[in-house]
Amino acid sequence: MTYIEKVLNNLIKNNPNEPEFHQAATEILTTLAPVLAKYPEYEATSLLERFTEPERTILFRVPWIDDNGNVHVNKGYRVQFNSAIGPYKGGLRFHPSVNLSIIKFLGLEQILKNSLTGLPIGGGKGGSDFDPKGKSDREIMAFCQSFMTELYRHVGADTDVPAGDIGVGGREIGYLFGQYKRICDEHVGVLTGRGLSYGGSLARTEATGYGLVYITEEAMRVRGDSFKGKKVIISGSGNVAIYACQKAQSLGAMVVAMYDSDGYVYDEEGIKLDIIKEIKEVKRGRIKEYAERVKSAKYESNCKGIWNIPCDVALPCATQNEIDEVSAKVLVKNGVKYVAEGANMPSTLKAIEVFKNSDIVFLPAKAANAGGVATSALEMAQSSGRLFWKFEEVDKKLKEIMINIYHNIDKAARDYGYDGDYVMGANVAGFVKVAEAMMAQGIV
Ligand code: NDP
Ligand code: 2IT
Repeated sequence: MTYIEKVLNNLIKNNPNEPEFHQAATEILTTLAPVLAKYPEYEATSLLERFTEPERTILFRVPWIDDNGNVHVNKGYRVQFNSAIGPYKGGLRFHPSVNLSIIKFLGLEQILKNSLTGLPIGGGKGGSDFDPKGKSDREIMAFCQSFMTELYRHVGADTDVPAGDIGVGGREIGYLFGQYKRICDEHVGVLTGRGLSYGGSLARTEATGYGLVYITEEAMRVRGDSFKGKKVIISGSGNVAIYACQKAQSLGAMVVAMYDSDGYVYDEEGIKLDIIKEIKEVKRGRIKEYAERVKSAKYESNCKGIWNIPCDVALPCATQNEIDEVSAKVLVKNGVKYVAEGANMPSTLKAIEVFKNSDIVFLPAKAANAGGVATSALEMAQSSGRLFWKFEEVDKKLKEIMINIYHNIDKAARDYGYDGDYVMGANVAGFVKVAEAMMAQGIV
């Protein structure tokens, strides 16, 4: 049995009932054989065992009171996975599906993603099984205040800096920040994605979606191709999906379909993003309403059906495992040329195999959606320097970072003899830096 097989077997045995964590670990570790062959000292110091075990896992109770006076209790999580290259950094997810497995898969991915940005940030992730849907603002505030009343003792501007993810946007970050400041009496960059009036960065809201399109655009450019005239499908209609749509449209693409967790809309004349934004960002409503308002649009109450629509570019931007093997095969059969992951782990392991065995360009999440956390690191830099950069300045840096990531993963794939395999390239390029930092810091 190889070292990688041994580590994976033990990880699966010692972390039962964590299928998403097993999936992410499998995706990563099975690509690292050439690195381990090159650096035998990694096995000699049990580096993979240390890399896959979080430095610290915090589980806590989050009690809160709803508008009718009823008391609810949710689970709170923060997994501080790896601080070798910088303070723990990664989002908070509020969604009923959240459990330890989900937070650990996200945390493991985050370590390598953050490494790929080239900025000094370690990996962490947190969240709760709280469902923000249908809650009043006061209920959201009560929950966020209770969540931070425990979390504050574990985070800090140089220790652990959370941000948003599914179900956590500007509103939630505001309430979380207010409670942190009240308890600690410190106005510091302890969270990113803050509002512009209290330490946030311009372009953070747009960053993940824009970054996704920038890296895809670079993959197109080196192939003499562009977004112009491309038919694009984007799953999700939240923060990442909306700004991916905006940037793709501005580059001349035709985005024809988007979804929320109830179903998808298909608009052959092209999605009118101002209407999506009004429904999702302002009213926090359902995407179905788009089809009621736009004549050329159709609604289907079946998310998976979106992948049956022929397209040139697919940008999954909702959640994990939204593209399975069957959907991947349909996409390839229908002639998709680029699949770039805005969401974390949106493709199953079998779907990834389908993409790898075809001649499409597949850009995996940890590279393709790194623009969000990269811009969070730019927000941290502005906070500690007491600076406020212009939109164009942040956007330019974001674009440079995404272009660099593309070339780094492309080079890593080539250097190890896997030309064009960006799953391999992203894992290897991200891992080597973390491994080097871990080796330098001794057995910790
Ligand atoms: P949002 O909460 O803003 O939006 C999430 C979107 O995905 C919504 O349209 C939501 O639909 C849909 N969705 C969520 N869960 C499911 C599900 N189980 N089935 C179908 N649709 C679902 O989150 P973000 O846009 O911030 O995050 C989207 C993805 O991008 C996540 O995977 C996240 O981890 C990843 N990501 C986010 C970053 C960020 O900066 N925000 C950075 C990097 C990655 P509904 O409204 O019906 O729930
Ligand atoms: O998955 C991610 O990279 C995020 N949700 C953003 C994390 C961050 O710290 O900005």
